Amino acid sequence: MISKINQLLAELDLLKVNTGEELESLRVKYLSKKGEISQLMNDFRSVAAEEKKEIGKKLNELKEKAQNKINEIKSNLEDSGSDNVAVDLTRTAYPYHVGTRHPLSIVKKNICDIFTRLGFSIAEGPEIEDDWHVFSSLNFAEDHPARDMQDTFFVMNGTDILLRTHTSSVQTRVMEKTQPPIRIICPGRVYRNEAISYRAHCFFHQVEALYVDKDVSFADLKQTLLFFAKEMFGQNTKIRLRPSFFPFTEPSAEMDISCNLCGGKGCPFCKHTGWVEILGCGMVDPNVLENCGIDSKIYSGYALGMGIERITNLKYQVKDLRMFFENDVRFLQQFESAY
Ligand code: 2NL
Repeated sequence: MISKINQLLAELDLLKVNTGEELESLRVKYLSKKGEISQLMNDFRSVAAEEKKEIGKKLNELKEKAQNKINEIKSNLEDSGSDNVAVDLTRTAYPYHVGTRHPLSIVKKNICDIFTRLGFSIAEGPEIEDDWHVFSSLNFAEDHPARDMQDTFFVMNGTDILLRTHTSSVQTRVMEKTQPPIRIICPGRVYRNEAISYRAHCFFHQVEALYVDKDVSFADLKQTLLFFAKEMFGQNTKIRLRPSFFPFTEPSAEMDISCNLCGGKGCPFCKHTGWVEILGCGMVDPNVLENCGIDSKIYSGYALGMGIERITNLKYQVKDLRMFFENDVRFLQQFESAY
């Protein structure tokens, strides 16, 4: 009997099984009621009393080893998937989920790409600024309301260090350091002391463009604006300019585009006017050029500025500005295919 047990133990070491069927016949051979081990258990009854201890121990060892071995083979088969489970090796892989670009980043890049094609280069500057670069150099009057604590975030009381309220400060910095021709586009985050609501936030994003050279005229500005509007909103887009006022441009204008939802026929989105406002612009005030060390008798320039949130709203009809800053993935995932 001992030799039979030893023989089965040795067999177990050498077992090789490839399929579920082979595994089942092994289980029957070793562990079923009529299997080898049950047979040995029956024989065990007639073993002489002095041998019972040694043979009993061996028999338990065999039973345990057979059980472990069969369990091990079973889990190996399950892992490798060859346990009668059909594996389709041609199936398309599970989609690998990558993050999505933020809608404001998509639109910012769209805007920058259009101006880059016209020869503008991108310029960036600090968000923490001083009064000179944000207000004084840009021809803001000493008592202009934008300078008020109510509108602007001051970083340190009693100093003129503040968070920029527009990206024009990047342009004044470039003008101070560089003589024309200057052709730059300045994207960036700006800050204003506003109560947060669905249509206002204390920070938002702008792109401004500046072109300074000899003989730059309003006609150059108008053609650039028309090109931009068509590239951004489609070739059928029309533009119109309305007179306006900014401290840093003269003359100044606001630009409307034909409503990109109804094509100009009139709808609730454009309040039935057929037009929607998208940006402000104008000829750089000679005072601003002089403040930045550029001779206004030789050079002239145009500038324009737009809110990225506003352009994004026009393209995607986002109803509540706060959605841009909450980063809820259900919102962000809707822009997966936009870029
Ligand atoms: C708007 C209007 C504007 C500018 C920005 C500018 C910059 C310099 C000189 C002159 Cl350095 N102008 N920028 C000009 C006109 C309008 O922005 O509604 N932005 C959201």
